[in-house]
Amino acid sequence: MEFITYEVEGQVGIITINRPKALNALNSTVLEELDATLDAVDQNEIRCLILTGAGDKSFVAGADIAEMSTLTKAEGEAFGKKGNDVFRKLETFPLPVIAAINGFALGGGCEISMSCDIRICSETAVFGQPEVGLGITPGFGGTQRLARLVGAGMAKQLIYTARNIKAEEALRIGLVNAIYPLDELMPQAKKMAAGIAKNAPIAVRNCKKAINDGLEVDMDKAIVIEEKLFGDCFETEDQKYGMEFFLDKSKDKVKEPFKNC
Ligand code: DAK
Repeated sequence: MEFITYEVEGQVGIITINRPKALNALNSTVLEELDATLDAVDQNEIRCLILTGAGDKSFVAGADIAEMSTLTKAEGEAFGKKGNDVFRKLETFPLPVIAAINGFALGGGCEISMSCDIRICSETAVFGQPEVGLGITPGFGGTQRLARLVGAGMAKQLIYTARNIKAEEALRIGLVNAIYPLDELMPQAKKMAAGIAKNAPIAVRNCKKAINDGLEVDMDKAIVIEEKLFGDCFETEDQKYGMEFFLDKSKDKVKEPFKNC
């Protein structure tokens, strides 16, 4: 891989977009490599992913403007589809994904972070959808995901004005869950990922699916989705062990790791 690194630490997979000379901007190769990296994740071994950017300045400074500048309408649409397909793969990936946003998250960078389940950022992070200043709309789901995350009014303000916001404002509007000093960001992301990884994997995956799928339908249908995914957890080894462990009143018991089943 030229622009993506993938490391495994315990049950956590760390995907780093590694194109620091262009502030980790997303060109076609980055998108293709990210797609291939997701396909290669061992979902039996890994229980949570972290997505971050290389260097200490930028998470992802957007789609690659140089590559986009010469696209025809048809090529622009194809580039948009390539990005949208991989962002959707990330969003619907069975395992939870934490975006550790270590600097600029502009345009496609803000959009890829919104395809992740959880966003935490450094004090130095900057967010924005600058596309209308470049003569285009957000093209990797920004109009849709930002509105769902922070509400239509705030999303419209940010997108129409193309104004960048700092970490504190991103926290205030609910775009990120927490802010850390830059050098604490990855340790905190890993701590959160490890906390997720120790829980019952089928239950965690089903929670992700229930929340994602439920948000796309009305409440009556959403509750049925939850019922089905709740039911799916029963008769698994993890459900039996988790409940038996709670009910076991012996004092010297030690909780075993959950198994994939
Ligand atoms: N693309 C390509 N190169 C980029 C880049 C980008 N988005 N952002 C930065 N770079 C490159 C710079 O050109 C520079 O390269 P060299 O000159 O060194 O070769 C290098 O990274 C360092 O950047 P700067 O010298 O500019 O660094 P500064 O610290 O001065 O400024 C900055 C940092 C992040 C404020 C600045 O680089 C900047 O404004 N970058 C552009 C941010 C931006 O506008 N991002 C949004 C891109 S638009 C669609 C599909 C997708 C999209 C839309 C539609 N469809 C098909 C419908 C998505 C659009 C976007 O994401």
